Amino acid sequence: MKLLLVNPPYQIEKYYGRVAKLGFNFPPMAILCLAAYIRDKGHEVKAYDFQANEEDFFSLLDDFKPDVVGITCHTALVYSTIDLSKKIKQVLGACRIIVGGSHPSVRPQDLLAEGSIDIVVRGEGELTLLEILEYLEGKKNLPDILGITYRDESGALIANGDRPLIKDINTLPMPALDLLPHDRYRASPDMRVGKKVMMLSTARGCPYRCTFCAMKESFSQTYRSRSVENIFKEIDFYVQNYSADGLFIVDELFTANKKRVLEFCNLMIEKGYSKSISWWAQTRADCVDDEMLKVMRQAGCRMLSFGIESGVDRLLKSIRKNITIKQVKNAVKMVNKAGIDARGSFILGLPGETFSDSIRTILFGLSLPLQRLKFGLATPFPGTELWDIAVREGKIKENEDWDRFSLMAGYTKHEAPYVPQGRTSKQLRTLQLIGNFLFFIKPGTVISVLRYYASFGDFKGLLFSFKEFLKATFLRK
Ligand code: B12
Repeated sequence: MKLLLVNPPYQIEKYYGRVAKLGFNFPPMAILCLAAYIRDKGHEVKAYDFQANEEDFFSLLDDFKPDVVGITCHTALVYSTIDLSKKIKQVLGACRIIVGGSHPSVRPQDLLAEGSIDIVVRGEGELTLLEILEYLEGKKNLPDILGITYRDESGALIANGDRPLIKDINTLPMPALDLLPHDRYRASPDMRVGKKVMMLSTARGCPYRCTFCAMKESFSQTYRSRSVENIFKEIDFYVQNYSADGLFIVDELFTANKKRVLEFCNLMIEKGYSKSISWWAQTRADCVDDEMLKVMRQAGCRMLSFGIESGVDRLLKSIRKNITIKQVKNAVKMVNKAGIDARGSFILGLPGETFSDSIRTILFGLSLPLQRLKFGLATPFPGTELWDIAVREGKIKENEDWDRFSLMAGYTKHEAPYVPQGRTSKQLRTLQLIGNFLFFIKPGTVISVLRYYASFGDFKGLLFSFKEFLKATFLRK
């Protein structure tokens, strides 16, 4: 079978508005993982990323004439996915269109209603996509394929049973980065830990269940990790073939298993990568300690990103983050003591959040010795409990406008995606701008950002980012 996997156009301006230019552009991990798996099964696979490929998509479509086009989709990509599918069907009517990702996994109807998309894959996609290809080869019956939703002849939506998760993810091949123009990707300047930063997924899922997180739709509340030996096959490959000197570890929670982290770090040191590769990972305030952080720094860890979310213990409890302000203070202090930069992401406008709660969250964020910080707005993504709360409060419309689901709405024309009782969108948007600006002008931030740019001699980039951020904060359009 000929399969073309696509990352559709992501109009970042819609979601990041005036700070879009400060964004980063990373290769679409989902597409690369699926491509590697299906190619390994003997099918002919190509990939196309509208955020990176320069050649014209429709010329490729015409040259390759794929039997199947697979499109990855999260909420910010719903409209562009449908629009692209319509155009594909107009030029290649016989081609089957399959869509998967965090949004279609929970709301397949949003993607199937228009009619151009044939099948939605819910959850983890490797095995399901393979079976769909076997079905198109006449080797399998559609009703027997787990993890899909499709329309039958009468147009009714048929949802087959859920696909069990892959038990051992070490059996999966490494992402097929060779299928996309990897030199077209870049980390955002203030987070760039190397000249050649590669994305690395060392585990799938997260054992925690925060109410605002939409991750569980892909990997439901599980945590499956790759062995350190398996991970280093990929790192070795990136060093030998792409001269990688930076890693962006995309796991939701890299430090879930301390023993594995220490094993990973000791091998980074043993292989000498600790001197040539800097890396960035995500964690929680209750999943780090002095011993682990010390070894992580020695192993080249340059930045750790914490989901801190709020400066109010009551709210941390209500969103089931299950960390405390005290733990956050302690964790950030430990990270800095280890010589690792700390990044904190916060959410303003959580259910039950009062005006003084928002002020406490902003003051708490500014009081922490963080080198990077982002105040985002509560966004009720489908499949989250926050979505269920918003539905109960009558804040979700039947035909929703998915363009308004942006964490950075304060910099866009959109209202805040979720407004707690007694609050206003205007208030939340303004607080987001003030909070991010006050952090931006903290001397510690300026010095830290300067250090990152200086290490790449990228002063042009520095001036550009400063100018863009000031414009984004003060200019209304
Ligand atoms: C890494 C990551 C990022 C990275 C890189 C993304 C990338 N380029 O791949 C960065 C930091 C850039 C990022 C940014 C954003 N992200 Co993000 N991101 C993630 C994260 C943590 C891991 C994604 C990943 O690598 N998964 C590994 C791959 C293998 O798994 P997967 O993507 O789930 O794909 C599997 C299945 O979904 C399915 N599948 C997916 N696509 C397709 C397509 C087909 C055809 C088929 C058959 C199957 C299929 O099969 C895949 C393999 O099993 C996820 C959480 C998660 N675990 O899903 C959040 C997540 C996807 N991100 C999310 C969001 C909201 C964003 C932002 C919009 C946030 C923002 N700041 O505004 C931006 C959007 C930027 C963009 N360019 O699109 C949300 C999406 C929620 C939603 N309903 O839209 C998630 C779920 C996080 C969350 N906790 O809620 N993100």
